[in-house]
Amino acid sequence: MIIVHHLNNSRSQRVLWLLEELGVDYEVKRYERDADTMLAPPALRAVHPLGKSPVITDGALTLAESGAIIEYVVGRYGGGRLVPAAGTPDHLRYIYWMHYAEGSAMPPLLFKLVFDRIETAPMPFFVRPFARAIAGRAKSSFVEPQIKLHLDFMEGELGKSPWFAGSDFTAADIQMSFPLEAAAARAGLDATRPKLTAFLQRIHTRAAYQRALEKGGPYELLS
Ligand SMILES: N[C@@H](CCC(=O)N[C@@H](CS)C(=O)NCC(=O)O)C(=O)O
Repeated sequence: MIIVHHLNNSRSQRVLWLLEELGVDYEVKRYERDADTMLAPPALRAVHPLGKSPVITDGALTLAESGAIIEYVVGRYGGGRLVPAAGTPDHLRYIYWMHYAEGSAMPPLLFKLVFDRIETAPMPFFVRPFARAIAGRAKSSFVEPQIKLHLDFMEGELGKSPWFAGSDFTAADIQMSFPLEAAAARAGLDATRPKLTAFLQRIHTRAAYQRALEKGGPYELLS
């Protein structure tokens, strides 16, 4: 049976959601972030050397990295569900968004989180103005324009079809949910981008999404 090593408020929420969509049996093993550093506890490194979430075990297999886990689960347990037919333009879009979520959308959001934290981190008073100036400059000159670029791009793409890989909901939408939820929670994604906002509203009403929330515990990325 699949065991999801689930860190609170994390990307592993996507894996729970996928398993709920497919109706696959699984077990959740919970790990709590350190309240100060937000890092995962050392126990997660006993499962995978990087100690990040998500990671799953399935019999002798241990697999990390959200995209790889999603591909594995739909391939082994999906029976063709949640993936466009191979060789179609929608399948290529599916592959694109599956990689884009972590490879392109997440990095600027992570930079923003880090620079936001630098601005408020405790530090000697004489360092604070310099740290804040550097963090503020990095955000205004690079991070925020990059986030805007990506949000505009995603908004435009969802203007072409209701879901990222075409007219049907797929696992690529599950993979894309995390950057969009992170952007809504801490990077200004709001109703000025109606397609992305509607996407979030639609996924939040899915029964499997709700069940995954019950299994995963409070998910404070949600705005
Ligand atoms: N690209 C990886 C990112 C994994 C990752 O950074 N996970 C975060 C949770 S959202 C984590 O484990 N953070 C705690 C830590 O780094 O200790 C994936 O998609 O699985």
